[in-house]
Amino acid sequence: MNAPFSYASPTLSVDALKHSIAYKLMFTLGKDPAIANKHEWLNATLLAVRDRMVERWLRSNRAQLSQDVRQVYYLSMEFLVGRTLSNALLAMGMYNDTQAALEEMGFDLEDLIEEESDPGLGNGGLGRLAACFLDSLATLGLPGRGYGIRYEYGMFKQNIVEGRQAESPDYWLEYGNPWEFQRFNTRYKVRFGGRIQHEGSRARWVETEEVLATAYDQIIPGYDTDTTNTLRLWGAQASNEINLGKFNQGDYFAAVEDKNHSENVSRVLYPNDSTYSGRELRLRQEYFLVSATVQDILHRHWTMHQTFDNLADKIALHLNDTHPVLAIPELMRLLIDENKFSWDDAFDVTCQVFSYTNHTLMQEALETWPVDMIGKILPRHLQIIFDINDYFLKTVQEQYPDDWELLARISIIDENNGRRIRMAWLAVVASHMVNGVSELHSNLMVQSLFADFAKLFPGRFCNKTNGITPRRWLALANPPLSAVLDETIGRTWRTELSQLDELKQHIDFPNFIELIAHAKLQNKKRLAEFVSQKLDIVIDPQAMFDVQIKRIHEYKRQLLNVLHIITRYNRIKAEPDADWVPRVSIFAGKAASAYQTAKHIIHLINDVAQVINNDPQVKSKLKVVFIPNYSVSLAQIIIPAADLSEQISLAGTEASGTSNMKFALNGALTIGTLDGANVEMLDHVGAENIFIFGNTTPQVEALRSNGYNSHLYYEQDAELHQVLTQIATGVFSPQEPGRYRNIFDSLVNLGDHYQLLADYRSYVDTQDKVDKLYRNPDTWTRCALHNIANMGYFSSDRTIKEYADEIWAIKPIQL
Ligand code: 26V
Repeated sequence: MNAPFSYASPTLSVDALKHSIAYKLMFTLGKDPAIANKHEWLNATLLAVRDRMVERWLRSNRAQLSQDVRQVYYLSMEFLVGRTLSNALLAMGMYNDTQAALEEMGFDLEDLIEEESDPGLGNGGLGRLAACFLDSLATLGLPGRGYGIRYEYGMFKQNIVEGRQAESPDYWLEYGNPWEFQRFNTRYKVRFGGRIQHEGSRARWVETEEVLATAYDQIIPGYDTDTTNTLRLWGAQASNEINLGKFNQGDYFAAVEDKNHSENVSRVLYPNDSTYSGRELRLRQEYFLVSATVQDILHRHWTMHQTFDNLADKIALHLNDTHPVLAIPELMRLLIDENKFSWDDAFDVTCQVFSYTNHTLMQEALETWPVDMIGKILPRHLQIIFDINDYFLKTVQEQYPDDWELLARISIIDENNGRRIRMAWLAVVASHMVNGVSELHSNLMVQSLFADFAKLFPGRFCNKTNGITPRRWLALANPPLSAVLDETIGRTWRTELSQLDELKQHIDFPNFIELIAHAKLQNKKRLAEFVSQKLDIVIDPQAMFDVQIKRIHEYKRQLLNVLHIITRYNRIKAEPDADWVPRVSIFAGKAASAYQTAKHIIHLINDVAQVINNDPQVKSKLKVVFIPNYSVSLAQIIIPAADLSEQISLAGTEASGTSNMKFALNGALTIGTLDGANVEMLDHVGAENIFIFGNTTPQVEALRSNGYNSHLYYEQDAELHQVLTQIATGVFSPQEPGRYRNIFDSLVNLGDHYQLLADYRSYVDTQDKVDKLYRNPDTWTRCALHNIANMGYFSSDRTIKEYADEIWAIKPIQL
């Protein structure tokens, strides 16, 4: 494998690095090099690399302070940063030197890189987006900090046991975390419960339960720049350990909630379930994050300015979804109760400071909290939320007197569902900008979810199409392709991704096409090797790698993929000697521990894999592989190896998607619906380079409102009829024939909520077109090249520039 970084840094000598690594091993870790294990060598290396980032970090921080520029604070319950060592080496231009230093000491850098644990401090797209944004902020020299929670247990580990998902805890801190700086002096009290005492017009929040938030800082290096930023994660001090024994499948939450008091607040990341579940510990986590963060920001501001009069000029607070929305009443509280602001002034500042990104339109995923629960845990915040609501409804009432229906719809308090607080409403009312994450999503957002608000505040809503960092998702993940790009257009695409456009000039050189195809083959061999080692399944790198990796969710329609796989299986069985295009269907993804249907889908995928992979008639024409424990580091291996990227959610349901961009950037062709950012990908790559199928959002809505009848498709399409019957009658679960009857029923008899059957025929026919193109490797690779060349727009650098200019009003600092 080529090294992802291929020039030597002139300022560092290999000898100096060797010396620092050995020094760290002995004097920081207290280990004799003669007996140190791999983890200790890894940690020594991390510390040696970290030292070299610290200098830049201090310089960056000093410049930020002295230039006194406006800063953005990105508040997120999730940061899915992935492994850090290779990214840091790439950013610092130290890859080769470190490799050489370790080699001389008898170690293989790539080996050590694989030892680093991959912190799973996020669920999926939302958390990974936050990590890509941090990378872009630093690379662009923009003054920003991430604020999140240092969960001790990240996303659970997924094992597949007899075809089913089994969860186990992910204690990612097992070998320590040498990247972080624990700030013993940066601690804030976070309070819960108690009651409000009124003294004249002043409110005092008394008799509270307290927990301490301690800061843990991590350096976020920019690529090829001295600018570094900080990710600050808050940890609560815990007195005793979690009950690991209870952390099995059924008791996952019982184990957590058992010790449901304040010390547990940073213990575990909540998996994103199919439906939003309002658990008290989750509410405490959200408040823990925002209270510590807002106190910290105000403290920093006060230290610099000794006044809050200029607060709105100096800070921007961004809400990554509604999860940190309590920052709004928290800022109001601190300004009013502790800094003598009038209510009107406090609200004015708050609205100028906050902005909010919506990441989902799905009703069942929207956050609402019972008024009673907030009243019990955060009584003062409840009052402030009521005050904001009164103020807001009054101003609207002046404009629309007596439109009670409107007022009920836009009220932050939903009176109809047991009195709940609509967090998205609060975010919209108190932010100056609200954005969606793709053109389609942003349009739907103002037409549906926020339609009333869009009329009231037309200038408040905008779109910021998501992006991905080319450093991790191309330079790090795909060394073979990066080497070809470097040879062809130079190295600067890493920070100017639109330069990939220049590749088009080379498209008619057969040698060049050959190089691109060769890079893909290398990546496929790497994945084949991985699958063979981990799963003991042999896959042929010449076969088409057809990949769907993402959280398992009904709206993402992994089941539609399965329907096609079974269709293909039936066709092969009917004509075993025909000339089939060999395919490997690859899945990966976790199902939330309480989401039974998603777990059942995983089981079905594995059962179908069993039958197909062991059918002697099928041989290598079709293989199905479920790779367990999907994570950022796994994505970095799988995505570069994909030929076909499955982006097949029901139109109107996937807000953006970001893996769709990662696949295309790595030269996979997309089969997808007109959903999320797929729509914009189509615009950029051109219809001849992407396989679009299925109903559009208006067609989906029309079907829904005209009474969609999935049964008709089942009756009228013979192939579909066969596939569904096989699922229902136990062809893939002979030991328990009724196992998947409920899946059949939900698709055929219970409304097929995500309209799989309506899109089935178009999907299967489009898959035939995919086969046809794959038979012509030259044309296939040219299409792939068009995808790579047109992905410049989807760099998170572009996205972040838009946020910086149009939402946050921040400018790069000068170093
Ligand atoms: C909800 C919940 C509810 C309870 C506990 C944990 C939890 C965690 C996350 C969520 C909301 C998930 C929303 C989300 O992840 N949206 C995804 O955002 C991506 C980045 O914008 C986007 O690409 C995906 O299409 C979108 O599904």
